Amino acid sequence: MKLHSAAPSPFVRKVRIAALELGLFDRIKIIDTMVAPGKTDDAYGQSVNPLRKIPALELDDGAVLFDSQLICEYLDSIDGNHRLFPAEAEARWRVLSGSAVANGMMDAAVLVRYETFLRPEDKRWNQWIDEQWVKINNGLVWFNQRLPEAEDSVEGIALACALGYLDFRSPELEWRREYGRLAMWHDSASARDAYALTSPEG
Ligand SMILES: N[C@@H](CCC(=O)N[C@@H](CS)C(=O)NCC(=O)O)C(=O)O
Repeated sequence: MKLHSAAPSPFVRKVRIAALELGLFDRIKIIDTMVAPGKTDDAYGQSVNPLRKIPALELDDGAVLFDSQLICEYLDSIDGNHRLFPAEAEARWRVLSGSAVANGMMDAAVLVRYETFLRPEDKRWNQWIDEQWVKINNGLVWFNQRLPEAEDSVEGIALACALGYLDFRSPELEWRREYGRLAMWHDSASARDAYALTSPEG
C-alpha cells in the first residue's frame, strides 16, 4: 500500500499512528505529496485524489481510499479486532463523536495555518481566523471535560494529533495552562511508541 503524505500533516499522522498501533506500518510505503494551497501537485488531483488532499491510501489492487477516518477504518478492518473503532454501539458512537470533534479541530488549525502562513497579509480576514480559534478552544474545553476512554481508539489518536499539531504550529497558545486534565491525558498518550515515533516535523 502507498500512503500519500506530508510530514507536518496531522491527518497523515493519524493514519501513521493507526498503522503503527495495528502493526501494519511495514506494509505501507510513504509517498511525499505536495498539496499546500498555491503549490498543489495537479497530477495527484487528476490521478489519485480528486480533492487533492492528503492522506490518500493506494491499495495494491489500484483502488484509492481517502480521508484519514476512512483509511483508519480500513486498517482497523484488516486487523479485525475493532481496536480503533469499537464494535459495540454505545462505545462506537462515543468514539465517532469524539473523533469528529478532534478532526474538526485539526481542520480549523490547518485552515488557520493556510490563512496566516500562506495567504498574502493584505488578503487575510482576521474575523474568520478568530472564529477558527473559537472552534479549537471550544474543542479543548469539550475534551477537557470528556477525555477519550482509550488512547488508541480513533478518537484518542485524532485528539493526540490535534493537540500535537497545536504544539507544533501554535506553541504560543499554551493550551496546557488552562486544560490540565487534557495535558495529563496528552502526556500519557504521547509516551506510546506510535505517538513518539510520529511527532510532527517540517
Ligand atoms: N478530512 C480530511 C482532511 C485532510 C486535509 O485537510 N489534509 C490537508 C493537509 S493536513 C490537505 O490535504 N490540504 C490541502 C487542501 O485542503 O487542499 C482527512 O481527514 O483526511
